Amino acid sequence: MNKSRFSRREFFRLAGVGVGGLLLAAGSRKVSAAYAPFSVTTGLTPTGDEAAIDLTARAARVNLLPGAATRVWQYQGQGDSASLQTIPDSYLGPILRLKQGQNLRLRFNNNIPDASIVHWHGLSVPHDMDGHPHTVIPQGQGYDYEFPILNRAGTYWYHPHPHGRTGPQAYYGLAGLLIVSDEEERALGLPSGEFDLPLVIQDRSFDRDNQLVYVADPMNGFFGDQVLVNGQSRHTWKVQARPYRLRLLNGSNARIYKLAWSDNQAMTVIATDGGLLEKPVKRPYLTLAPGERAELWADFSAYQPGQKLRLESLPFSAGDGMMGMMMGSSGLPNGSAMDVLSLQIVPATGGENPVLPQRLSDPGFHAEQDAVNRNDPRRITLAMQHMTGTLNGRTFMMNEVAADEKVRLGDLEIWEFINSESGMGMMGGSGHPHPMHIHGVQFRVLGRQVNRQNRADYEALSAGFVDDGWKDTVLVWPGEQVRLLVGFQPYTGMYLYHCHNLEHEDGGMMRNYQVES
Ligand SMILES: [Cu+2]
Repeated sequence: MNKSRFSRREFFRLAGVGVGGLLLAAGSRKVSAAYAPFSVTTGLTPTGDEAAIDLTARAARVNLLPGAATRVWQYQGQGDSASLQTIPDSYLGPILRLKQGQNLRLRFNNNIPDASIVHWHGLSVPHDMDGHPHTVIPQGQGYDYEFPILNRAGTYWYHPHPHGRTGPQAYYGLAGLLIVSDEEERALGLPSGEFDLPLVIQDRSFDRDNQLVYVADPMNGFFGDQVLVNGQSRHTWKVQARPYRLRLLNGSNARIYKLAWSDNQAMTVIATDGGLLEKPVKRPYLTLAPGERAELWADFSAYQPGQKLRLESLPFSAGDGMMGMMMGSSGLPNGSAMDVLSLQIVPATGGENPVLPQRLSDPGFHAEQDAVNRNDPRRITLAMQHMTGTLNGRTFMMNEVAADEKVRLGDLEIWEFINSESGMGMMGGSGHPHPMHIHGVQFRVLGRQVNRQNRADYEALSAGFVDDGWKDTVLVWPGEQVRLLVGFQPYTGMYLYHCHNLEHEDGGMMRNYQVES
């Protein structure tokens, strides 16, 4: 099954361009654009180097808990060893470490008894490389990916995207981090190697035989009864009394976390979904919805060796109604207090500690006044109708793009997500939070407004939002309206936007949008 690779190569040959030429062509077409093209990808120079990887989804057994091994689905990687970092005793796939400008050539082999395809969450890739559900392949077949890494340095991730089955496939283990580095980031001298720690946060439930239990209700999603970090259940890490870079991903199906240090120390945030902020910001706690990432500068040098510190999720009111409880989600409800990670401080092994840079990056944000629809934003109303999430009253149709779901290549637009559930409905409680994700882009959050009914619950979480950087997923609270600035480049084609509560997504809270030239 080399079909897709050949057809892409053939396209490049017919078009008479390589990767660099493709970018140049897309860029020069947009010289008249009202904003600078490729600002998400500043400084891109194709390095000419390539990472060749084989990624196989298959059944595996992992020792997660004392006693019997747990049956999982897992991505396993082979190939370029500099680009592959395997996490031992974890169900997560290998961390893919890539450089901006590098070409990724990846063969996905599907060896699970279910149709699947891989989506590169947060990356700007051609539409047929994006893991759209219409490209799923059955067990025993492969899909060839090939695309240049255009994005800036940041913490991205990959997971399945078959329609209706993303929730269970991700839950049983199919997910992994994809970490991009670039020159701008390397010059900062941030903590690296063993001091650059991924922290993938996911909730799970196990039965008495240590097997994963997936019971999800379509209204609220899946909620487990314990938090796993990096696909492991051993939650005490030894960290040296020195600064660390922590890369957090909420890889949970539906759970929102309100993350805080147990000693109430502020959280120093240095990056969001699309990479480094302009400068570090502090938050009393960090609100992280499914699909979102944040990076922390965590300096443990003020702690004494032997001291213990916990990362916990604080309780909050998630507004979920009676329905979830009645429909029997197996785990702790959204908003429950949960332990995430225990740290034990050990002495630093010496050497000079890195210093937190006061300026981290030039994010290259666009200007709101350059949006083509600044006087008439594109509005997308989120609702629950007949137990299904809808976007402007519609649910997912595999190849359907409505007239109001078409955008022009190179255009900068304002999108508004409006969560219409603001009421005190008996069954739905005060409504459902929706983490909205747009494929193929990084956007900026311009503003938020919440109605009066939902303000109290909202304000218990909103100090933990980090809207200072590039985002590809944003939490939209019941009764809230979130205003985004989003540019569409450099590729044309059909992409997705959807709720990243995976049970909402599987239920059809997803639509296509089309980038037209
Ligand atoms: Cu949702």
